[in-house]
Amino acid sequence: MATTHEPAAGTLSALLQEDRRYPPSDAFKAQANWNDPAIYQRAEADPEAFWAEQAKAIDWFKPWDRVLDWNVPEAKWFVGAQVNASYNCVDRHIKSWRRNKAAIIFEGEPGDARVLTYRDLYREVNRCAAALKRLGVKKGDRVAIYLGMVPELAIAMLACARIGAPHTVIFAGFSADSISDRVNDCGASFAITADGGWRRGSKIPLKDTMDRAMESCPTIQKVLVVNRTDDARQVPMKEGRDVWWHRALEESGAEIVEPEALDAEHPLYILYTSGTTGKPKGMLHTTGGYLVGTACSHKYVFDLKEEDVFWCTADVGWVTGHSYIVYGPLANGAACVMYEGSPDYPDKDRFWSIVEKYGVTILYTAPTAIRTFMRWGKEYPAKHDLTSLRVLGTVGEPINPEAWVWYREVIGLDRCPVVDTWWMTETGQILITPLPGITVLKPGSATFPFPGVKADVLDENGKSVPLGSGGYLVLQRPWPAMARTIWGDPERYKTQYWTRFPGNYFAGDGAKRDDEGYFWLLGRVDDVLNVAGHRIGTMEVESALVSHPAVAEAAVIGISHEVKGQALAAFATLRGGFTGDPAMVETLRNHVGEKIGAIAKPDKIFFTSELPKTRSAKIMRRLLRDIAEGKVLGDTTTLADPTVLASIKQQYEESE
Ligand code: 6R9
Repeated sequence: MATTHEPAAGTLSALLQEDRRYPPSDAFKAQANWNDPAIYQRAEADPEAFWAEQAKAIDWFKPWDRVLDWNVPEAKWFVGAQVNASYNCVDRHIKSWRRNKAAIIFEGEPGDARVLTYRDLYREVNRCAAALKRLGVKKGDRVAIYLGMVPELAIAMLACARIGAPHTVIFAGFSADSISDRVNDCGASFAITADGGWRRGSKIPLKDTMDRAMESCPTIQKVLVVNRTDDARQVPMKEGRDVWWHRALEESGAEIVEPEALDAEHPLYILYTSGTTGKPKGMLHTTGGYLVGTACSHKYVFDLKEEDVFWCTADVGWVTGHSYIVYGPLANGAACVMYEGSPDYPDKDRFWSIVEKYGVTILYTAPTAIRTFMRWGKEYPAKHDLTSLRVLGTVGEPINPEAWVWYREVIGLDRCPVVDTWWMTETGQILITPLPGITVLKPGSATFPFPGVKADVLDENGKSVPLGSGGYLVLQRPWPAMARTIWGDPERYKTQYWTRFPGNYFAGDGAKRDDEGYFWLLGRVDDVLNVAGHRIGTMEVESALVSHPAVAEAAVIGISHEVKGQALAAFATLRGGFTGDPAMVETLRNHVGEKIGAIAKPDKIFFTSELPKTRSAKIMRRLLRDIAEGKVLGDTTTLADPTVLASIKQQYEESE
């Protein structure tokens, strides 16, 4: 069982003093997809009927026999139905005028741009599916995708979905070890990558990293390689294994691959996310319910209209990109902007230049990004016409009221509703969120559960806490896009999410409801950190550190960070003969980068001669957090050796 700790009391009272209110304007309300609060009561009266109603927005090859089979914690949605995600995201749109609507509006970091209409997307997805089939990919095979933010990423995902081969997308910032861990965990037999990708003006050598990973991936038979950076001559291609994407698709010509009629519960994808152990969990998402949940939430949370230009700035390597760049928006036939690179390249106004260039109407981004923009200053957004924007969204971490208000005023020109959306890799779809045509917004609050969703805040003993107090966030009813299990480890799925409060899904987040019932998310209560909106397990970073020959023991904690929300700090004890000097800090940071990826490099590393432990030898991270935050030390009675603390505290203060 994961250790849990109390959400910070200070954050809590500060949030609850927030008394600003933003009701929807009459004009917004009048045009909103949902503007009658009765939707909540209707959904609550019969949640299955509500989701069945939403499922009409999806095209099914065969209708369902039952909406839901629920044997805690096993859910089957739209039982007996047949469906295909690729068909829903592409084929059905080319049967209408949408065939010439922009599907993906791609902006490369160097400034190149490419617009794929739904017709173009259909052609490319078919060509890719045909190529995959020729290479030997069959229904049920796992395909690993390691690509930057280029249209080929969405094309590859949809091509896999078309033939019923679950994909596992691996964020392009992950290291070779992280790739091989994931590939081996799910036994992927095919991989798709690129020669490189663009980031801050430099080429990221994706193929090199992939090649290193492949040395320990015996199951991979073929690797398709996209030419993104024109490094074609410098990238070695392994005879018999590597195939250029453009050659393979050329060979496909105009071939059409009929989308497979898949069972609603057929695996759509596996996405790895950090948990409380050293090993990331492969969350398995299936097809029918996932499409219903993502399409419906996308349409109503963002008030999507046919003429909107939707831009979600996440990377497709995370769940936000899966649900709200690819499956939800494309199922809805939306025009989606996809940007490859960094927000400060070539200058700090890149996002705003993209909003202006494409007339973006809905922008969905992370609090970390907003806090970064605040720091850069208003002059960057001020250079551009942002009047096209009409809805703003945030996701990934708690947003502080100050950043929320800045976002609304400076980016939303004091008129766009801001929807703070809470959800997770495991939930697949947004679950706690305002509805912009209904909800009176409070800066910093994700407000209320989406219609049909039942959430509560429980105390230590599983009792619902009264309004006005805090505890553990749980979900008390299944929802269509929920992950079905952890790939290869159904037991872990049960113990991780469903045993802490039997019958409830335990999210791992702390939350509080105010006296009007608004939900305020307070961050993780387990050993998972949220650094710049990215989930990182303390155990993963600890195992990376101790895999270095110099490190005897390590403990990793989160420390508050003005922009990133949280940053990583590590306490390490070194083996004899090694010195804890600045060079060692660099060595270890790079080592973590090699083992996991740059996002997991600790901001700070402290060397201590010992770590505080319980009598059963469990490292007490709570005490390390107290030291790092300069707090009065909490309960130390369970420490095996209480004198250790004073010594660590002293060493910490000296090295600060
Ligand atoms: C979608 C996504 C999930 C964790 C989650 C929580 C945090 C996400 C949030 C939020 C406060 C929000 N989180 N949205 N916290 N307010 N609106 O981010 O998935 O990468 O799996 O992270 O992110 O702590 O538990 P994922």
